[in-house]
Parts: sequence; structure tokens; C-alpha cells
Amino acid sequence: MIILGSVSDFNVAEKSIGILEILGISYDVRVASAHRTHEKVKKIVEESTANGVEVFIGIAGLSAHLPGIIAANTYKPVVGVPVSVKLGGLDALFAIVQMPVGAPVATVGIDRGENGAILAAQIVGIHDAGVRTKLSKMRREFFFKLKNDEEMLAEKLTGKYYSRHSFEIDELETTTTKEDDPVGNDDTEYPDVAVIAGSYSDIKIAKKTTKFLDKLKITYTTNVISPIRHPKKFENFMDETKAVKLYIAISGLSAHVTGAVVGFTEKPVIGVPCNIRLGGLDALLSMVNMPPGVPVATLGIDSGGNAAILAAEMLGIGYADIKQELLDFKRNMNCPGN
Ligand code: C2R
Repeated sequence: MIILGSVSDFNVAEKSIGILEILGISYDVRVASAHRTHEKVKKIVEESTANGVEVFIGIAGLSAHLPGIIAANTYKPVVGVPVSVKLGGLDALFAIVQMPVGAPVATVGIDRGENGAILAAQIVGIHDAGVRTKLSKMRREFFFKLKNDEEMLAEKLTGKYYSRHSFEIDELETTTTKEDDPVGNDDTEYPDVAVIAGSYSDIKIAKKTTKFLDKLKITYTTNVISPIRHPKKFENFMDETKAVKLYIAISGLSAHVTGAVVGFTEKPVIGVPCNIRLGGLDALLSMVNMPPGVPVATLGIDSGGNAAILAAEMLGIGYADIKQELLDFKRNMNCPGN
């Protein structure tokens, strides 16, 4: 269910719609504003939740409270897309991303409607192998296009000192989405979630995540690895965790951990920016503003608890036991110090 704060957001919504059409995922589009038509938002969200909508996408600019109000009224995952109307969209980004514990909004980059839909599809793909396969095909076609673009660029480089180093790159592999993949999503022996912290400086936030995962009875594996400092170790960890259903990456400063994880997997990646410098703003902006095709479900600065709740919302679509834990958790919510 896509909800726009205003018809003026349609240029961003169009990008989401384009992706959902390619992937054959059914959707509805409504216009309702938390500020102007609050009751309408509530009604759409409550009815859609009851009628089995799997993911919400809230698209809004300015003081974008719409995705947060959607999240307040559902236990389903909510993807937020900030729209640039003023301040280059930073106002909307901050309004959407920094949610209090209990109602996370998986935020994508400013105006990144396509990434909002890709993230929504990855979430549906946790329990739907058909969607995983289509996503994988789309990603390969996209990379193929990039390869062609590079060839076209090379034709334009006519300088005397331009010296092209030619090498063959193997066909880009897909990671986990082949239907016959022996380590696909249905491996019940494997933990649901892999939690990666970029450094021991992020441990305090990672502990909030694992504490909440424990409360929600979600199985996980954890590691502290920087893809910049230990690329080989990182690659090995990504390989070993191929069968998890989603990743949570926690990182401060230039926060490349999330981008590196997304580069290795087609599963949903939740990112938690940590406040090491600049109040965490460096990490937040680095995580959230991913290029088209590779979204990171970014949460508020230091929001380790919300990462676990969002993971439960994503997993709860297809796994009744996790949904029940999530509903009980939300009912008894008492979560100070996210
Ligand atoms: P108008 O063009 O209708 O004045 O809207 C909309 O999403 C849009 O980007 C201008 C901007 O206001 C935003 N808006 C919100 C909300 N309602 C409208 N952020 C909300 O409920 O959060």
C-alpha cells in the first residue's frame, strides 16, 4: 500500500510504481495526510492491515509525519520515502527516520521512490521465492546495463594518454536467490538474522539490537567486522551467513558497512547509524542516500532497538510465531532507552 502525503509527491511515487510493475507485485495508491486528513490515514492503515497488506510505503515531503503515523497504526513494516520540497529533502528525511522505539520506519534516500519499492519487494521476498527470483533478475539486468554504459563511456574517451586496461569480468553472480539454491530462505536450521557491527565502538548499539531480538525470540548470529579494515574476513562472513533472512548492519562515521553488505546480498539490509562524530549525521547520510537499485532500510541514529522491531515486522509477514511475539511485544511495550 503506497500512501502519498499529497498528489504533488506523485513524481516520486511513479518510480516506486515502475518497479512494482516490473516485479508483478500488486499495489494500491492513496493520498492521505497525517496533518490534513489524519482520520483517513488511520482508516486506510487499519483496514489495509486487517486485509492483509504486507508492506506500507509512505511518501512525503516537508514535516513528513505521514510514514510515522502509518507505523503507529500497524505492525506491518513501513518504508518511508522523503521527498525534496524544501531544504533538499533533509527536513523530510529527519522527520521520517528518527522514530522513537516501537514504531520504526525503514527510510530510504531522498526522492528514492525506486529504492522504496525494491526494499518493499525484498521484504515480501523473505517469504516469497517468486519475488526473490524476479528481484534477482532485475538486479542482474541493471548491472548488465551499467556494463554497457561503461562501454559507451569508453568510446567517448579519445585522449592521447587514455590507456585502457582490458580485463574480463565473469558473469555477475546472484547470491541466494536461485530457486534451487541449497541455502535459500527456507533453511530452518539457520539463524533468521545476521547482525554486523563495523567496530567495537558500535557494541553498545549492537547490544540493544540483540537484547530486543532476544525479547522477540528471533534467532541471530553476530560479528564485529569492518569491510574496510578486514575485507577478506567480511567476505567470508557474508558467505557463511548466506542463508539468513535479513541483515542488520550497525556502523558510525562514514558507515560503509551497510553499503558493503548490500553489495553482497539481495536480502533486506537494515542499517543503524551510530553517533561517533557529528551526532551521527555522517553515518546517517552515508547509509540512507544509497544509489538506485541498492536500498538500505535506514533507521534513526543509535536506534538499535528499532532495528530488532523492524526485523520482527519483516519476518512476521511470513512467520506466524514471530508475528505473535511482535504483537505481544507491542501490546506490553515499555522500551525506554532505545
Ligand atoms: P502540497 O503540495 O499538497 O501542499 O504538499 C506532502 O507530502 C508534500 O510533499 C506539500 C508537501 O506536504 C507534504 N505533507 C506531509 C504530510 N501531509 C502532506 N508531509 C504528512 O502527513 O506528513
